[in-house]
Amino acid sequence: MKTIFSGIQPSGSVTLGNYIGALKQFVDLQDEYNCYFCIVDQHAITVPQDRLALRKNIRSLAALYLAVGLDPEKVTLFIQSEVPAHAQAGWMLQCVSYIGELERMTQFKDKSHGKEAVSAGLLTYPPLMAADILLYNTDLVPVGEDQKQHLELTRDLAERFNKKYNDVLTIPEVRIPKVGARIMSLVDPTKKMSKSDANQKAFITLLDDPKQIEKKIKSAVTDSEGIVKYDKENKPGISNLLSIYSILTNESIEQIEAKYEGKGYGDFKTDVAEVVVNALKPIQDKYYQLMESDELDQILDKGAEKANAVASRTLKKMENAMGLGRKRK
Ligand code: ATP
Ligand code: LTN
Repeated sequence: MKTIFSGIQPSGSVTLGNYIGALKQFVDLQDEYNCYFCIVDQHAITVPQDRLALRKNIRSLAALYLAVGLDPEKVTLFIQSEVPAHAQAGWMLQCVSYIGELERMTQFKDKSHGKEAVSAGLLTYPPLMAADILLYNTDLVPVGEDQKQHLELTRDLAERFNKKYNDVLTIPEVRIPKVGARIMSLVDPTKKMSKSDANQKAFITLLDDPKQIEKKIKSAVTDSEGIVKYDKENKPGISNLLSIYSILTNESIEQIEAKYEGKGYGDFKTDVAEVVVNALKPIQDKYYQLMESDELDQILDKGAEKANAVASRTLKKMENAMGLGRKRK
């Protein structure tokens, strides 16, 4: 079986963008791959986090991973900071990274733009992400479009490490969904929907109630043409809603366009809201049930144990290749 690794930051409430771009793919892949899914809390602290909110978000994200349909018997679910090899291998990979290539990362540029104080961790975020992936001899990394550049860098770092030291790291491939790889903000449809957006109206979270969902979709920025048609360039708002509708119902964009021919945006938006509410209802039911049980801690304990065993083996190989410490088996 080939191996999959992916991570989500507990940096806020999980959005519909995270679900469509990442979580939904994970569920589809769990039967065919040996899967590791991680709550990357060490990545989340590259920007300021409130301590209590972070703890809450970690737990909530763990429950959501399961609520969307991941089966803990099939996948390894764990918290990054509970597997010390990530930070250790992350440091080693920082030492094979060049400052210039890290400064060229668009996520770094976006997140540091206009900020007075930028943490060094925000710059060295990608080698930590590379460590996450490479420690598990990962073959495939399912992510949204925004992570493509980080994946290219991960491959470069792994190749550089293998060439410079010893051939110990597996070179991973990226997997980006064909539709829905980039769900856009409801307030500015030229920007990606992001869970750390300051404007709550920009995103739908997986835990929003039907009223909130309806309100956010009703006020989503569109255009004044009044025709429900997919045109990403000229009609980014409507195109985004069409993508969401299509992915959640499995109806093609053409079918949906035909259904709304001659109808206005009002009717369309009401139905998009209904589609989203219906898709999220079973996830929310499962989520609240999990948050009340102590099953979650058992799953995370087991996940950390399994992840630690695999990751520490690769870490040892990396240390031996680089000449750190004393040679051990
Ligand atoms: P933050 O706002 O804190 O940077 P985020 O919402 O961008 O968070 P991440 O935790 O960085 O979310 O990403 C988790 C996964 O969700 C990644 O695979 C990422 O590519 C995917 N993803 C994030 N936003 C979107 C989006 N708008 N559309 C599709 N996929 C997305
Ligand atoms: N950088 C990713 C989150 C992330 C990740 C990973 C994704 C951290 N480590 C490993 C895939 C594999 C993000 O910002 N979405």
